Amino acid sequence: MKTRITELLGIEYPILQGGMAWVADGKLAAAVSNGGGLGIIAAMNADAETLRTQIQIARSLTNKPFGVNVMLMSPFTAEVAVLLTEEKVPVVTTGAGSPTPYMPAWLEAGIRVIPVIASVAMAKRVVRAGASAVIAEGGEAGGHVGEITTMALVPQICDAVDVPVIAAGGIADGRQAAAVFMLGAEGLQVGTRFLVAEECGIHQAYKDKVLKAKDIDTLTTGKRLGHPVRALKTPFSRNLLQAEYNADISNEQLEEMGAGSLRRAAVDGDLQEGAFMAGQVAAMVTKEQAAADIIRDIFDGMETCLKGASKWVE
Ligand code: TUI
Repeated sequence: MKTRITELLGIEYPILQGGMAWVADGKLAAAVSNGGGLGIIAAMNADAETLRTQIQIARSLTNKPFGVNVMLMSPFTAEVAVLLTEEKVPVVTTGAGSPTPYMPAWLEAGIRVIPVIASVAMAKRVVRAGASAVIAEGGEAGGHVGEITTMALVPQICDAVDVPVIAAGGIADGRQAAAVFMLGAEGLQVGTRFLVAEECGIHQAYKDKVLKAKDIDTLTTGKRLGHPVRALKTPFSRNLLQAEYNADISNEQLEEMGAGSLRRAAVDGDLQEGAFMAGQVAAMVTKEQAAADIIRDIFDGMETCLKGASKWVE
């Protein structure tokens, strides 16, 4: 398969792995890249040295291209931005804000910048600033999400910008992958399904929770704070949602409640107090597989769908 995304990134399949905080380390990214997709290391809320170690791990495990995701709400964004230019990482994706202040330096270093966006306005802004492509992420996704669904967002972004569009949010199998091509996307990003990849180092309790999830098992908290986050239902996430409706609880207290909750899920497997971020497709994720097999399965399913699509018209 050849799209502007496979050409731009030098990859076999137009499938990116989401840059999930506390999940997407150098080992997972290398496994995805070795499987023919684009693996992505999450810089998340960590400092530059922590990221440098993960980049070195990825480089020791693969010769294929991989990316780094910069979470723009991180207090370490400025130092991480410098490190990326030093390390000459081939691809940088960004999330949870506008990357434009950092883009001139990244572009100068020859890095391809592919921001995750959740609105037409932000897509136009990052393309003006030199983005090579954009990742249009719908609100079905896990983690920090926008309002608009993938189905509604992707064609609007495709109409608004000339760069290739990668769809994200709500994609776990070949049918969904094929569907986003019909919406105009030229690639797709998958997060939730890679949570259960064999090379993914999160706590087994997190994997089991995804494997057992049902369709209605996610909820979003944080709307009152202006950054909605989708996660699987736990006592913690239900309490946080309740607290948001309580006028006696301040925004500072809400932020305090959320702090460290993703770590408690991914590292400790704390089923009571953890934030098990996952998308609405969690229920479709039913078996642990090697990252390369996940990519192959999505791609094969997509190929079948796309080849069969003409049966609907004469
Ligand atoms: O960033 C993500 N997903 C994430 S980040 C994260 S860590 C976190 N934890 C708690 C609270 C907040 C963050 C967990 N999951 N996805 C990419 C994404 N970016 N989705 C939506 C956006 C986005 C939102 C607003 C991109 C740009 C944007 O611009 C706002 C503005 O106008 O500055």
